[in-house]
Amino acid sequence: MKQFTNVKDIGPLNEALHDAFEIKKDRYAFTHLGKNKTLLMIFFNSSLRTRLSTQKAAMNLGMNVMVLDVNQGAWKLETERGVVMDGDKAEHLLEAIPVMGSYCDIIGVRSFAGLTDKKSDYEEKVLNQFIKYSGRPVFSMEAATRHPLQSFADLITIEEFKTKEKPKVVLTWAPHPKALPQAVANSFAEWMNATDYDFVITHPEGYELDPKFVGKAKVEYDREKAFKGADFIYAKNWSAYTDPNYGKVLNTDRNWTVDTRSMALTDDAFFMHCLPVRRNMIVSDDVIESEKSIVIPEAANREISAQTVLWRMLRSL
Ligand code: AN0
Ligand code: CP
Repeated sequence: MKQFTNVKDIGPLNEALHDAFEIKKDRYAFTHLGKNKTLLMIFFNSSLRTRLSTQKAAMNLGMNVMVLDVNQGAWKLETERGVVMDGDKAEHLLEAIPVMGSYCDIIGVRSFAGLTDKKSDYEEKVLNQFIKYSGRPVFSMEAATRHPLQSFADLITIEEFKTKEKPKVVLTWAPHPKALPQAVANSFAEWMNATDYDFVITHPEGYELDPKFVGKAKVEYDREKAFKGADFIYAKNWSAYTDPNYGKVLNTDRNWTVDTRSMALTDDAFFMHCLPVRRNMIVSDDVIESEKSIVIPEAANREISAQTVLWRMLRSL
């Protein structure tokens, strides 16, 4: 595998899941595969899970790992070509990328949406420059429009916990005080649409996602209806996608917080969230602490999704 930025890059999901469960059975079975191979992880944004789980996955495969927090200690990077660089940015991505590529074998990049220029975000400008100029296999650690390592871990988790062949999975918008990207929701929808689950998206009007990601999903504005019979509730906030409100917070209506009352509408559903999560905005204390909350095994599966991707990339170096 030469790149991992979306669901298509992983190929048939049954094969990806097979590989993931093999790795989970013995995550130290390939400790020689990554010998003398170096992973460089580049973060333009904060992270807890992605940073730790991906580093752990690489170490399980015997790789060396370097982590660069671009905003802490590196030169500030210009990302647009043609800019007169007389401001605070000392280096251009166009030099920085091939330089970074020269020190490693595989590159992981985290670069969130700026949420001001929809066209630039949805063109995945930063991620695509890494793919074009690094000369290395590149994987996304959450880019402007998708978070595929998260969605892969979510899929693994649903497969582990489901009690029906085709569970009802509901992606629900939930309130948050700050503008967040659509990436996690887009990506989750993209991966769920690649399964044969019964997949429903619910959100207040105005929070419609890019139709490209909504795909064949059922969109239900009435949250009570959406939650009925659900086997999995996947909560996530996102800012508005549609113009003229791109990147804006339209409301913080706490009627959309996932609480015991709303979970009671489901078929004893599991609760999922990618984390980090704001308690009593996105989800009540009671729900996230309940027996049906699987946010910790979900986060733990980030190690497995990352290791599956790195394993495949190492094998095609
Ligand atoms: C980020 C987001 O919503 O994209 C990362 C989630 C994994 N969340 C926050 O910035 C709180
Ligand atoms: N879920 C996730 O990607 O978490 P981090 O932002 O902490 O990496």
